[in-house]
Amino acid sequence: MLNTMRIKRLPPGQSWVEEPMVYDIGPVPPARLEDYRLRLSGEVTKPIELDWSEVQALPRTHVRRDFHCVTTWSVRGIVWEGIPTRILIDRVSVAPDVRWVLVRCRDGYSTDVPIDAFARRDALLADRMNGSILAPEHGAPLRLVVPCLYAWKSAKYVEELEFLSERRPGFWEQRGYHDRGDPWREERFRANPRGTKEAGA
Ligand SMILES: Nc1nc2c(c(=O)[nH]1)N[C@H]1C(S)=C(S)[C@@H](COP(=O)(O)O)O[C@H]1N2
Ligand SMILES: [Mo]
Repeated sequence: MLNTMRIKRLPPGQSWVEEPMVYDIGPVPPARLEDYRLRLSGEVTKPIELDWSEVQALPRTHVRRDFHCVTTWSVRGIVWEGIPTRILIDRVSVAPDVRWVLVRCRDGYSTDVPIDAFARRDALLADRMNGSILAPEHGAPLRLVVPCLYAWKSAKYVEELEFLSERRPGFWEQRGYHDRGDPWREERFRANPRGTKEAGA
């Protein structure tokens, strides 16, 4: 009885691993806090640019969430700390017809995230992971974490959040990966979502 009531924790097609594997499209860009800027742009009333001290002054949160990469590994219970995405949405007054957030990163990576997933209470811009300052290869100084989607949407080395009413596909989305990427629906690829095409993301 108890067993049948257990909530399934691992999304379909995934396997547990102990540590997240570092996945990067290129070399890890250096994190220089003195010239760090976070830009919030697009369809907003008040576009802003924040330096590192302004980022640090924002309200903070922490979450513990599983992390699912589309290449089929999942890591249990990573603790992320940082700024809730909702704070940033309020700060710039995002227009009501915004549907997507295009995230741009210092390594040239980008990803587009549906606004409902981006705005969830467990989504954040993290500067700490499992109790320590984010390691360079995990996205320092600041990475997006959207735990309800595959990990390719959790962009590292974030520089800009552009709020859009019309979708603009990011790096992996231009290469056939799913617009949304919900691991529970196995939204891996746009065509043939559960396909066996070799996963790069
Ligand atoms: N800027 C940037 N962010 C990125 C990537 C990348 O190549 N560049 N790779 C993505 C992919 S495919 C995954 S699985 C996760 C991996 O996070 P990790 O390297 O911290 O384990 O980062 C995502 N964010
Ligand atoms: Mo990934």
